[in-house]
Amino acid sequence: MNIPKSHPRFVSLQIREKLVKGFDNNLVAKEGLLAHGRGEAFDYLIGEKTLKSAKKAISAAAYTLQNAKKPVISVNGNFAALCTPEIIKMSQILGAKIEVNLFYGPESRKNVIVRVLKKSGAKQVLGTNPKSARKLKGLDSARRIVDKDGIYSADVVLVPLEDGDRTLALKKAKKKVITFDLNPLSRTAQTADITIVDNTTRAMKLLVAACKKKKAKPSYNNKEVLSESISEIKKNLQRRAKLA
Ligand code: PTJ
Repeated sequence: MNIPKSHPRFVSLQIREKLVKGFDNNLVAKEGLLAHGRGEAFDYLIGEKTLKSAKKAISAAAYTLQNAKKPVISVNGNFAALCTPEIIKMSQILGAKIEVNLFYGPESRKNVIVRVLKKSGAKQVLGTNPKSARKLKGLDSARRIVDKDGIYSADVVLVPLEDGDRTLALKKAKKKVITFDLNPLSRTAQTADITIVDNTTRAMKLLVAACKKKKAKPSYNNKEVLSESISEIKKNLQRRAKLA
């Protein structure tokens, strides 16, 4: 391949490889590969860089996480394959719990994810102990099973690559939901309290850095920031179409 290593296309191919490796190692569901493909398409539209609107959302997310009483980082296969070092750093900075919560079976995938997180330095990972399992109301998927000391009792939950139903169920359970979603129009993006329209691989690094600095309370409106992201994507596409 003749593209420089810093080029967004090269980075995007490296990310794809991580997902494929994660799938081969039973970390990522096959549906996770499809979800990633969708993400790639949106990332291409975004320009494979962090938008100004996403930086606002990251700042608001850092403030919310820093001021949470019981923050929890929810981890699925894709997030573990792409962001394990950042998940662990964030949990250490904030004292946040880490909980594995999956949409797709088999259940054994949870243990693989726990092993990977622990091997990389996580002290405790919730989500596999049947004795502390509780059910989130209003959900049919495997995601309804949560830990009583984790997501069940959290006030703020960071949920990457989420399905709209669980975001809604978490909101109904009176939790603040922060999500990453490259699609600003998805149900999750539209339902969360703070939506970071950016690739988890870029945004998690920025969010970890932001969580290290004390943040002042921002004036933040998710709907407005989402429409800003749509305007930025539109401008980006117009600019690129003119170049073509
Ligand atoms: O919990 P698991 O491991 O069993 O897997 C669950 C998946 C990821 C398969 C599940 O959550 C799913 O099906 O997700 P969806 O409904 O396909 O939604 C994925 C959303 O995340 C889409 O809107 C994508 O555009 C977006 N997305 C994909 N990759 C990224 C992303 N957003 C941010 N960063 C990414 N790397």
